[in-house]
Amino acid sequence: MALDQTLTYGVIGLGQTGLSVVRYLVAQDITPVVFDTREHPALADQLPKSLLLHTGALDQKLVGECDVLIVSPGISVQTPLFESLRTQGKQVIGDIELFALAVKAPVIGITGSNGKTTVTTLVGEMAREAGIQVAVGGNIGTPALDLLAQPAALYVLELSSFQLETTDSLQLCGATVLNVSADHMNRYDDLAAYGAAKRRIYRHCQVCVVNADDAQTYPIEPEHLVQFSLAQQSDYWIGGLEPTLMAGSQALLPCRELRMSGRHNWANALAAIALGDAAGIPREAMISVLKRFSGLAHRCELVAITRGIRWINDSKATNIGATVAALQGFANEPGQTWLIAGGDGKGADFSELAPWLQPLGGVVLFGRDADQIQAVFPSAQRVADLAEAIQWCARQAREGDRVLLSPACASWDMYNGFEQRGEHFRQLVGAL
Ligand code: UMA
Ligand code: ADP
Repeated sequence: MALDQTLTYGVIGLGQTGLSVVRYLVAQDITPVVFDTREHPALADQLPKSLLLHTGALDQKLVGECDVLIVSPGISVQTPLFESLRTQGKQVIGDIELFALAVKAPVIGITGSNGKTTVTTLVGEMAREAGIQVAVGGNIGTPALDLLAQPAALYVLELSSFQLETTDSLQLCGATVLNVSADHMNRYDDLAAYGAAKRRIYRHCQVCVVNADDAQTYPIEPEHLVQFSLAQQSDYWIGGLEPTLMAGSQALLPCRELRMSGRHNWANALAAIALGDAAGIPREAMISVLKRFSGLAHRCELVAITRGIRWINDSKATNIGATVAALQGFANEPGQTWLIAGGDGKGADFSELAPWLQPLGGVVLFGRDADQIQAVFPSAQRVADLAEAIQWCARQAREGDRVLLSPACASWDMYNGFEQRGEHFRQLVGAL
């Protein structure tokens, strides 16, 4: 589908994505009609005054006057309204579809329940290190369409399941589903539906980078596969007497030289190398980035040591899989772990988390869905907020222990996002 000035375009959602779509269409001489289900969308003042904005519940008749609907990721297209629009022959797509139709350089795509931002950042840094003009964005921050405004020889996109649901044409030189574990269960019927949305990334992909330790990361057509694994010999794996990043039989880097902590980051490093190979990034540049990259803020980040207690901010752990990865990483370390969790559970089933909580020093819960975690782990302590949680942990923890904020929940019930929650943790710990 090429853009066609004779059609009517509707932009549904006026968040970061919606605004980027508006900018893109306007630059192509298309004047879209804009909709947002909120009465007062925060970004409304950034919309050109000449455009029509409809706010509040989506009106089927008004929306149906558009031929093409570009829907933001925060809005589900699995609803009777959008189903009926599709039946009427309307095109229901997302911003990534527009990107796919316009892009002229190779693209790498990264999805998965956890590790997307880490791997996307790593691959972007690796390309930059190799002197490649690279543009990095998507779910990670800069909306994909905004990346097209700058020249680039390679695009690296972090893609969410929501973005992949509304994309059909995206051609990728390399793509990965890093892992699949329950997340966004308020938007999907079950894990299978969520996994299937993620696997759409492989539709037109030259090299599919799959996680040999997670069957849900494989495409239906087992073509063009390369595999990475922490558990077995593979195309990219951990081998050697001391753990070493390997590509086939070639040793690339001892894992102790990685500055990122946790075994899950070994998997992220392997996936990044596999994608880098697919894009032709020289190995030397990749290794040099892996040696210096110390990980991103709010992901298992050590923020302070007080009285020999380590305070770790993993605010970005917004689902069970991420919290389990953090707990797994600390399982064999001396000292006890005191976990702070809770928030907006997004419909998750917390029974999977319970076995991981048993061996801990203690668990303290706050936030809207704390009850749901307590239902599967009754001995958890309940508090009103993060400040009280930190006070409780400061009283319980002893020298050599660690306190981990890894909530297994989104932060939207009490904060503007995981960054604000992580900064609050840093501030409160700093004041101890
Ligand atoms: N909303 C409404 N009505 C509307 C439009 C939006 O209520 O008409 C609500 C949504 O339900 C959501 C919020 O507003 O709660 C934002 O939705 P949006 O689609 O406008 O979001 P954007 O501002 O465009 O940001 C999106 C991604 N957000 C989501 O997918 C929810 C951002 O990822 C992404 O950085 C941005 O596009 C640029 O590509 C954030 C995210 O949380 C980081 N992503 C999820 C995740 O990583 O788990 C998928
Ligand atoms: P995403 O963009 O998918 O949310 P991030 O790299 O921002 O991924 O990490 C989010 C959370 O997941 C953090 O708590 C981090 O420690 C954890 N994490 C990172 N990589 C992995 C992985 N490969 N498996 C499980 N958890 C991971």
